[in-house]
Amino acid sequence: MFSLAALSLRRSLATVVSGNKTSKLVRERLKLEVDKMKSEFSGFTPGLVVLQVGDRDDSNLYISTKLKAAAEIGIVASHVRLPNTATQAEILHSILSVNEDCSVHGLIVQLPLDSVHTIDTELITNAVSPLKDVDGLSCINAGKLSRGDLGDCFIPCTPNGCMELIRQTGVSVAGKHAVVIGRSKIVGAPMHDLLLWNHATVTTCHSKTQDLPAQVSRADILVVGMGRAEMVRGEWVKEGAVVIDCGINHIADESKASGKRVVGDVHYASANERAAFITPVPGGVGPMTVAMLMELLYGKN
Ligand code: NAP
Ligand code: LUD
Repeated sequence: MFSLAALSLRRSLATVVSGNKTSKLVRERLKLEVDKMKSEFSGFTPGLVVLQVGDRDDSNLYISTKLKAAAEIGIVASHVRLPNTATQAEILHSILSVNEDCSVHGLIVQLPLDSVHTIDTELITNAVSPLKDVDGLSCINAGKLSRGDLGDCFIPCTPNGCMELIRQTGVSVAGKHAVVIGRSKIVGAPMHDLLLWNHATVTTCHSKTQDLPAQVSRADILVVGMGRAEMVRGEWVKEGAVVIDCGINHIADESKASGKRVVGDVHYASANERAAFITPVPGGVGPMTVAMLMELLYGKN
């Protein structure tokens, strides 16, 4: 039995910041805007190409989500598939032909590349025209973001979605201590840049960081993208923090027909006891990645 005093001391759970709800609102707004634009400028339709090399199950799922969202909004999206036997030269050739196609406004090369060859991913992402690089992975766009030219570059969709979810909390970023776990080109590094140029003081952690729990405990805003199932424990989290979990990991779960389920990089139940705001997995950052892509593509024109 809890005493009354103990019960009153028990803090309530975090507010859940839903990416499903926010992304739906964004997509509905975009649909209205695209309809209006089409009626005002007849004939113009934003175009997206998603290039896939190979046949990974996770990429198939993410791409079909993007194509479905585009179709609902009225963006023409096409899926260009190359087999896992395609050579680097063939992949580059496909990218260059999409770069030259003026009916296409955005080009994504879905990562990771699933190939039987050794492919230089950096060479591939840099071959995308910076003007069509809606993933923001080319050196030009990443460089502009790192220098704070936020209005003059494509911002990678996952960190952009994280910022949108942070905005939803009403917690201001300026002056806060933000901790990012992960420094990948697609999540951690651009997340660091976005938080920095939104005036947070940012610490970025990686696999060589010593005493990760101590770093996490200093975060007013914590963004995690490490690919380690439920590694960040609630006990590490500062009371009242904003916790944004980008992780998508499959773990065994015998109670599911599929024998597995999706979890984030944060141990949700324990972090929920300490955070003021938390994103769920699934239904958090993932759907926002798709919504931000649609927004970028539409906003381009
Ligand atoms: P990644 O390229 O493998 O990068 C992982 C990062 O985490 C690296 O910087 C790595 O450090 C760091 N890291 C790994 N283990 C660590 C540890 N024990 N302690 C501290 N840092 C550690 O992965 P990613 O592409 O960024 O993806 C990260 C996660 O986000 C994955 O679960 C992925 O599925 C998910 N994701 C989700 C979305 C979405 O839309 N929701 C989008 C992209 C990715 P080093 O640099 O030292 O190796
Ligand atoms: N490569 C991405 N690789 C992987 N989750 C995505 C993603 C939707 N070039 C390039 O699309 O932006 C990219 N550009 N990425 N990702 C991950 C990353 C890429 C991840 C999740 C989702 C796209 C998504 O809709 C749902 C959710 O979290 O609720 C479902 C998750 C599930 O597995 O059930």
